Amino acid sequence: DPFQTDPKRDTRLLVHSNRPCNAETPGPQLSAFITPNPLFYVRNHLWVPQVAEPEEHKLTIELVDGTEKIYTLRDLRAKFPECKIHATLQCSGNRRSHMSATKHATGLQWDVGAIGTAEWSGVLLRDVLADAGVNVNPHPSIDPEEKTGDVVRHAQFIGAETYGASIPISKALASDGDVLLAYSMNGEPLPRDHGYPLRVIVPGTVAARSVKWLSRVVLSPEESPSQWQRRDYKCFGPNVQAAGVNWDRGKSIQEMPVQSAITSLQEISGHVPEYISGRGRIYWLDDDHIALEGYAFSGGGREIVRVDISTDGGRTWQQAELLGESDGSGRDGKGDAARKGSKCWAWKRWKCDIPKMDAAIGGEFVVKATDESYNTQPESYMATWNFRGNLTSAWQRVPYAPTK
Ligand code: MTE
Ligand code: MO
Repeated sequence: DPFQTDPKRDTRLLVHSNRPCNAETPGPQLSAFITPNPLFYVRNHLWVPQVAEPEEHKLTIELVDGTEKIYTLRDLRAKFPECKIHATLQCSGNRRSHMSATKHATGLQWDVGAIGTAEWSGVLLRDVLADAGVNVNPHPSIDPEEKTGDVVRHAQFIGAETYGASIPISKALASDGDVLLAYSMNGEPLPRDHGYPLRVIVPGTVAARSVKWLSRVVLSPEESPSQWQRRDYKCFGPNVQAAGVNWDRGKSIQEMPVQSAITSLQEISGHVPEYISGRGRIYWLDDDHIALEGYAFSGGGREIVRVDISTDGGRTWQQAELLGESDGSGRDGKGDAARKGSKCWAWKRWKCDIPKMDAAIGGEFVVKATDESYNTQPESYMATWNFRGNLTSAWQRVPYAPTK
């Protein structure tokens, strides 16, 4: 039983499955810019591999001509400058249960907590590839879809327990891509559940590509052959069913769309939300003034520029206050670009005060966000429904009613 040696987990995590472990952060615990390690969501497809001597852990880089270069974790630390970035990881299934409430989508029924932000430290994959003999600068623009030739188009990652995924080589080599071979999380060695002793962090990209327990990087003309690259993490139209789907016609998810969620209601109302069949959760409010809080995030390093809140189901809107926490970006004037990342890889947290008069009549809180490219979120779940329940990004609606 390979699961027998899995680590003990914090009992505050909301568990969806035990073997493998899939557990999310409760909404109210997402109330800080940095998610504490013990509360960071866990998304495992298999078991947690055991590591005897972490510094001797080997990373093999396989070049396109088949030659291999091997680095131990000790080598990586010794040979390359350390880099730290703030980056948000989000599972493509985050908020799937909200999409499923409209029409069932298969997969783990995550609420708002399959997301979290950490400070990751490690070395840049780009630096290691350069050392391994790859021409990283300047890199030609490479079409990841093109199928011919033995040109490297993808960087494949393989975990010690056999999970695998890949990213376009352009992301791996970009000088502002910040793809990290990370060995620490919030100043501590990576916890076992999060990839100890080494994982790749692909900031701005769906978390499924941030392969944990990283043991091999393969530079290839092809995407990773794994089912997690070629099948599960793709989106099809709302009419497409699982039966008979042609997986090859779907594009693998890389950068994610705009996302936002309310995380504070449970705590603020002081009540356990009640579930009313067909209507989702109803929160009963009894405060004079409630402070809605939550997060907003976009893929590709695109910064969130606005969060809109409605208390009447989307008829009228107000702007939430974006909290001035470090966004992990070198552009916020607070950090050194080289150290803190080239783009906005981290979520924005927000706050919005709602006076009691809004809450007194009952209705629906709605949140939606906009990123720097003016991308925003779709209004309905049905418009982006897909049978795997990936990329749920429709406006989150939370019904509320006054005190009973
Ligand atoms: N890497 C390995 N080796 N095995 C896995 O099961 N799961 C992926 C990714 N990397 C996975 C993996 C998925 S789908 C997600 S959402 C993230 O890891 C979750 O990272 P976390 O558990 O550190 O939050
Ligand atoms: Mo995921």
